[in-house]
Amino acid sequence: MERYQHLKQTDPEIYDLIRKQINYESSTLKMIASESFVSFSVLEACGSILTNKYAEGYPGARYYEGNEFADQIENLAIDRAKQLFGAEHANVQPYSGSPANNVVYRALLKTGDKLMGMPVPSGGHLTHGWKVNFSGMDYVQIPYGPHPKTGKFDMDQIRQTAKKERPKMIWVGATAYPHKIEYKDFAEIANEIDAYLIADIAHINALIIAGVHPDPVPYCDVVSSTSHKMLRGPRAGFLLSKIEDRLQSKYFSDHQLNLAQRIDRAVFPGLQGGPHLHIIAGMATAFQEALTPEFKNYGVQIVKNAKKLAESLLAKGYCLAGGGTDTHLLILDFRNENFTGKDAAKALARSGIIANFNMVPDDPRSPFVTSGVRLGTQSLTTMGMKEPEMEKVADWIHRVCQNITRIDEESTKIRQEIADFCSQFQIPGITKPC
Ligand code: DSN
Repeated sequence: MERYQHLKQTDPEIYDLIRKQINYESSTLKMIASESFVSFSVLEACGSILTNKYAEGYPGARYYEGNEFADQIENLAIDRAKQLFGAEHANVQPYSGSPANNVVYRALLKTGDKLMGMPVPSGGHLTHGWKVNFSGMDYVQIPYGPHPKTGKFDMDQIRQTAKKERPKMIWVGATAYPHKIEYKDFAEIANEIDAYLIADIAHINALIIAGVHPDPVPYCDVVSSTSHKMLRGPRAGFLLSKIEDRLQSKYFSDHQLNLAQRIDRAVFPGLQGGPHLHIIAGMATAFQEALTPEFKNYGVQIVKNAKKLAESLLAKGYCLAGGGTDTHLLILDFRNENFTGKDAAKALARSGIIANFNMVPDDPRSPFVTSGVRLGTQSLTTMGMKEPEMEKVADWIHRVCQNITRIDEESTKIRQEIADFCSQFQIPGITKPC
């Protein structure tokens, strides 16, 4: 807590709550599939005086003076993003994932247009056209999802739907799909119907960087991502795109803009005002970290850990949605149990395993309780855990699930075991670096 000495003096209430969160995060197993730990360097960039600056516009074309260093910072973030993903164009200004996705709609569709996306209960994201989100209110979602029997995409069925409905945009991305996504197959379909193909890689970007998941960049018109999940950057979004419009402005009356320009204009001034420069700096730092060989090893280990955890849980008799995992996440399927996903997530949290309840395909229960629990391995991998530790984690999960109805004594015991276990690991941004 040495970093927070000014706060301690001036706002002890907030200081104390941050201190408690630090203790919580360092004594529990963070298994929420969309979280991780940022480094001290990322924290310093995000906590810097760059938060003071207004920089509306883009490098070299700002609406405020005094942006010499802002331009250099944003250009560094852009260059590193392009290098990291091999992209032609990058915009690093979106405030987070949902605004980034909003930009894509505003840039490329008109209100009322059709898009294909996965509904939330099938493992998609709110912004892929789900009815309670702007994307489902302003546009028309044509749903697709994993086949209920295999848990995997059935490309023939997806092609059939696409040809029948002819959406102008296909979203490929998920928050709860444990298998690899073959963007090449989706690109063939998008080409056949002249639809824009958009990948949302927020959940799996580190796996793509590590080469353990197919790469969408060669196949997709736009790739949207956050930087705060497994990429271990600040809470923000970014967009990668081709420069030229593959569909040659087929859907636009104004033909002057290329794809990259449409995206940039939709970010600013279309959706946002001043960019969050301190966060863009943190993102640049995270991209630099992600360009290292160590980061690639991390991406590889995330999947090894998820596979080991899946294997250990399957061996104990648990069902996993989709049968297992090829990524960072697995979804425990409790459809046949007399407790809900929410019961399990709460019991796990009481014992020090922090996850979230999640729909499983064909879930008979409501989204407010669900039949599943989603688990991700990237935070544990960031702490330095490997396959042997995943076996221990599976044992703890099993003990919790066996005791869901009489949790108190056992959960206190497990909570302490997990706290002791966590204290053996270095946690970036939390544990003092050696
Ligand atoms: N909320 C994120 C997740 O947990 O998957 C998606 O934005």
